[in-house]
Amino acid sequence: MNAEMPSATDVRRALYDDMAPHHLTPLWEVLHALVPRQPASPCVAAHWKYGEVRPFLMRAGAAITAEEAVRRVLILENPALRGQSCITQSLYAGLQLILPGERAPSHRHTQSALRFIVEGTGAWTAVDGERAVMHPGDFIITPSWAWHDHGSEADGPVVWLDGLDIPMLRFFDAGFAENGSGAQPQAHAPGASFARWGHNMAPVRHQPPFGLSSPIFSYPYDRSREALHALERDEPVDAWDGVKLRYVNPATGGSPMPTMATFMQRLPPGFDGRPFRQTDGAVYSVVEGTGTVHVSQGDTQQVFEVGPRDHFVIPTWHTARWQSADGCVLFSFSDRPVQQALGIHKEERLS
Ligand code: GTQ
Repeated sequence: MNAEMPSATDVRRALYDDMAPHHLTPLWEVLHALVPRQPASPCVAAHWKYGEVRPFLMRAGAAITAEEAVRRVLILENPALRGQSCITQSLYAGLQLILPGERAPSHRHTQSALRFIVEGTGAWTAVDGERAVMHPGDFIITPSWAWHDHGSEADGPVVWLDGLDIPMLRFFDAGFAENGSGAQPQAHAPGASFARWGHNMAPVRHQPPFGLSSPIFSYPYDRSREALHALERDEPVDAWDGVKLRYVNPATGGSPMPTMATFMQRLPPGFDGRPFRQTDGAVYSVVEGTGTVHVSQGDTQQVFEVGPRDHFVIPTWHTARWQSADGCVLFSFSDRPVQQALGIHKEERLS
């Protein structure tokens, strides 16, 4: 080799340096990362024990009013994505606190939101002029661009899990928001939408009011719980999921909101599940009971001992399996409908 000939490394380095001011970058240096052989998420699995989080929520309650905060929420941030206000690359999660007599002002945004009630009874969220009173385990939606405010006539704190598609809208840079003027007028009786759409019946001459989102915006826990228990008695439970149901938009059979799927599952006492992985990372809220969650990715293995009101996240393509000695109910949400719409959702059930 001629000593005067620049090496390939030198030629390339000079090329990179000279073209950098022109905002040009060589694909071949990053191709493997851009097009990975399998999902390689920067997210990690994480567990928030309610007993550890609750004191901070109560301190937030003393530090700022719901009115002043607009939404008094502690964001559950993925430990590997601090500062990005997200729990996975596509999903946002937070715990919202409302105290007796408080009001969180009316606004609307193109981000869709779900609420899963964690603690307390008697707060409400109003969607398009109809109040939904909250009970632990209820699942409530706020469709894209629907006016919503929250209030509480409870006699103690009420806490719920907020799940929003904030990172997805940020990705598309397509978000809009508007503040309301004061409280929403109560245009409908509480329970009106459930009466219209929640009984396996539908109005004869009435289109679903929220576009692609469900016309039911409150799915009460007593119904979901009863269904899971009935199914546990009826059939051999699934070896991976236990008894698992997905929430539906009754007008379409699809997910309640276009961007997020929601699920509730029961692991019967003694459940020792098989491992699975899926491309939709999911956020979980423990409703009742206790369980053990095993999560692994490459050489990393984590074990979470979870109990009521705990939250945890299992990122995309991490292998997970469930165990529960005494039985357990889990609520979860993910971006599955988006992946399904794109034809990229994948699930593997391992043995
Ligand atoms: O309740 O409208 O946790 O707009 C984050 C953004 C809750 C809400 C959040 C929001 C809301």
